[in-house]
Amino acid sequence: MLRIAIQKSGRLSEESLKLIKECGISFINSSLKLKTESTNFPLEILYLRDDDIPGYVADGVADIGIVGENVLVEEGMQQLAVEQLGFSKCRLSLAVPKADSYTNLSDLEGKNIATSYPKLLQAYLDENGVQAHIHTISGSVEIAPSIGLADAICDIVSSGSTLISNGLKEVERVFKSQAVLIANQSLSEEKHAILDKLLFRIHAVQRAQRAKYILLNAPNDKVDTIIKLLPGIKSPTILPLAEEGWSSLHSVVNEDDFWEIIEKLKDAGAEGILVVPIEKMIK
Ligand code: PRT
Ligand code: ZN
Repeated sequence: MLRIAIQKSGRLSEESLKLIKECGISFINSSLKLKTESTNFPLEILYLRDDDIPGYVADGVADIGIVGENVLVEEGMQQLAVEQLGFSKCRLSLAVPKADSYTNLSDLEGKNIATSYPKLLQAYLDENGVQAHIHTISGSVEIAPSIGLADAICDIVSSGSTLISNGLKEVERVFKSQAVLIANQSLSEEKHAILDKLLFRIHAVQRAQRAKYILLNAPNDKVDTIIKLLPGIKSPTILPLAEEGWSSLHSVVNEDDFWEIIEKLKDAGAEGILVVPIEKMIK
């Protein structure tokens, strides 16, 4: 049995549970419970506050966990990271009042900066040779300048709307973050084997998220040109159509470049193009 710690309620919760479910792991989810056990995979889920997850994993209370890299690095536990999961993307940024002039980081020399991430901020200031006073506060960092507590803030930003609605502007990006899978560093052989199984499933889900299955029809004399445009897992599948002189081609394309490929495919004579999602993809 492997124990995974995920955030009880917050910005990581929904995507963490979704990933576990997409791995085919079933469980009865109840936000009232502290833990739950899967009915079809040797996994127990612990619901915790995100800040507690690295510590619990390091101590072995949980074997693995999902947490933001910002929290992991701030707590000095980056050695627990197994891999990035691609969701809950955000950045830790410095921001100053909109009306302030700002040219570069040296403008913050000797200033007061409020943050909940003193270690990440200190490391960034040290790296850039700037000295400032860091005020550590645990919440509502964005109001610090307007109440006269600080000249600048260093906080998590995703859309940027919190900064705007508090009359602030983002001036430097300190750290880029996303959700990361972490693991205790001395897992038993049995637990390691379960983790490997879970990682195998996570990779299949992640590959499928980026990939699309594409089907199209093309005149036989255009097939060679079209094949060159389709990267495919190995090479595209080509099936003859009932209509003489035509074929159907099937392949896999990456979501990031499929719009560009689709334009080229149409130009090359492809017709009836279908793009469908892939649920799992095993290499
Ligand atoms: O209760 P618990 O301690 O478990 O949760 P929490 O309140 O400490 O964390 P939570 O749920 O807010 O965030 C969990 C993790 O989500 C963070 O550690 C980040 O890794 C990640 N994440 C992604 C974010 C955001 N996006 C985000 N936008 N964490 C916080 N924010 C906040 C930010 O602090 C600011 O107040 O959202 C505001 C900015 O958002 P925008 O969209 O207006 O820029
Ligand atoms: Zn927290």
